[in-house]
Amino acid sequence: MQRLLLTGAAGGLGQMLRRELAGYGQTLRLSDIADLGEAGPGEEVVPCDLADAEAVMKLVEGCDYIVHLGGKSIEGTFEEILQSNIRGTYNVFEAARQHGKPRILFASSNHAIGFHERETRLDGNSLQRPDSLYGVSKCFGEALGCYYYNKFGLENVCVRIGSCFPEPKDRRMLATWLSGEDFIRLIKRVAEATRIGHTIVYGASNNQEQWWDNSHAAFLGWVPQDISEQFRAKVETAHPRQDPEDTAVRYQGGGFAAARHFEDKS
Ligand code: NAI
Ligand code: 15L
Repeated sequence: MQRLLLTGAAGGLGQMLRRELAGYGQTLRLSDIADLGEAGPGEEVVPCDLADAEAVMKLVEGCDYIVHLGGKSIEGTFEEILQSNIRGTYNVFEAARQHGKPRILFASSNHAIGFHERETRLDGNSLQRPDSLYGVSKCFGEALGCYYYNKFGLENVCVRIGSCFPEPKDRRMLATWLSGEDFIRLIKRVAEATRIGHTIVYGASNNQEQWWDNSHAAFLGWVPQDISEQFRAKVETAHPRQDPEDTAVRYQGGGFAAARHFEDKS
C-alpha cells in the first residue's frame, strides 16, 4: 500500500493508530482539525476540517486506503453532528469516489444500534436503532457506505465499534470492549481481503459476554483475539451492579440511550 489516510488522527484512537500503523503503508497521511504536531518519518500531516468539501477533496487525493475516524465521537448539538459527521463523512465518500475509489473503513458505532435490548443478539441483518443524534449520524454514514458501494462499487466496511479503549471502564464495556490490537487486526484485514463489498462489522473483542454475531462477515477473516475477562474483577469492584430496569442497563447503548435529547435545555 502506498498511502493510508487516517482522519481523526489527533483523537484517542487516531493517536494509537498513528503509533501502531507506522510502516504499514509506505506513507501514513494524518489529518485532523486539532493539532497533530510535526510529521515523523513516513508521515504526512494534512490539517483539514472534514466539513470543508474542497479541503477533503485534496486530502483524499493519492490515497489508497482511508480509515475514517474523524468527527464528533459522542453526543452533541445537531449543528456539531451535522458539520463533522454528516457533512464530513459525505465529503470523505464523495472525494474517494472522485479519486480512484480507495477502500474506506468507516468508524461507525454501537450507538447506531444502541436502542436494541441487551438480550437481543444482533447480526448483519439487524435494524439500525440509533440511541442519539450521534448514533443517527453513524446510521447516515453506514447508508452512505451502502449507496457508494451499490452505485459506484466503492468498497467499504462500517465498523460498529463497541468501546475501544485500553481497558473496559464499566460493566457494560465487558461486553462492548474492543482491544486496540483487535482493531488493528481488523484494519489490516479490510486492507488485505480480496473483496470487502459493503460490510457491517461489529467491533468487539472475543469477550465472554457477546451481544453481536459477525458470522455474516466471516469472509473477511477477522478473528478477534483479546478478551475482557482479565478486567472483570477490577471493573466489578469499582462499579456495583445497577438496576436491570434502568434504561442504561436495558439497552445496548447504555448511557447514550438513557440521556436526555441533547438539544433540550433541561
Ligand atoms: P476522539 O473524539 O478522540 O477523536 C475524534 C477526532 O476527530 C478528534 O481528534 C477531533 O478533533 C476530530 N474531528 C472532529 N470533528 C472534526 C472535523 N470537523 N474535521 C476534522 N477532524 C474532526 O474519538 P475516538 O475515540 O478516537 O474515536 C474515533 C472514531 O471512532 C470516532 O468517529 C468515533 O465516533 C468512533 N468510535 C469510537 C469508539 C471508541 O470506543 N473509541 C466507539 C465507537 C465509535
Ligand atoms: C462511542 O461511540 C464513543 O465514541 C466512545 O467514546 C464510547 O462512548 C463508546 O461509543 C461506547 O459506547 O462505549
